Amino acid sequence: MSDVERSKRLAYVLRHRPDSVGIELDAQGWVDVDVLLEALGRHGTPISAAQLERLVEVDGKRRYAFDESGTQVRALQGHSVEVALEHPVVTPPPVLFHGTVERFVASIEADGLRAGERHHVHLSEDEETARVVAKRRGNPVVFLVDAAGMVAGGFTFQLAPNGVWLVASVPASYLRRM
Ligand code: HQG
Repeated sequence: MSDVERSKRLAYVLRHRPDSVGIELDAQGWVDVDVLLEALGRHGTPISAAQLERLVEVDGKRRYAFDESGTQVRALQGHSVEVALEHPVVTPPPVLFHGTVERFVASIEADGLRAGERHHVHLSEDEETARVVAKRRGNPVVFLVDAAGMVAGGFTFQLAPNGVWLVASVPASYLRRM
């Protein structure tokens, strides 16, 4: 198994289907490293403690984190299972960015950005990151988000430690296609 495959496996288990390997996450999404590694091994995808440390350390998007003692691990965002991540509520910069693709544009311009399977809409501080996110799906289309207007309108934003801005939704009136 390659590191990319291991990382995908981790994301699947820690964000979406902990039950697929018979484990439960706590309310904040944490699981004991020992419990996780044992469960992965039992389900045919063995990952060693050293490999897990490497995955967490080198992950380009900082998707995962250990707790202070290093005994627990969790995904930092992107969950579809119920978790209270308790990322700090922070005032965002006046403008944020969201990358998407042409086939979603009409729907986004009608309904705004919806969280879909995830708990939040993911936004970035820079246009380039939004473009990279969009390129996973095709030719990038980037929307400017009037974050200052949203704050004035009562929306709260959370900042994940990896720099991703999280918000429940973005009504179409706060969006402008670049
Ligand atoms: C689109 C990855 C139609 C939205 C990335 C996006 C990011 C709508 C897709 C992170 C819509 C949802 C998040 C509407 C939103 N109508 N389409 N009303 N509202 N959409 O994957 O932002 O590798 O849940 O534009 O790098 O693409 O997972 O969100 O195209 O950081 O760590 O619906 O996921 O990181 O897709 O990506 P996603 P996203 P990871």
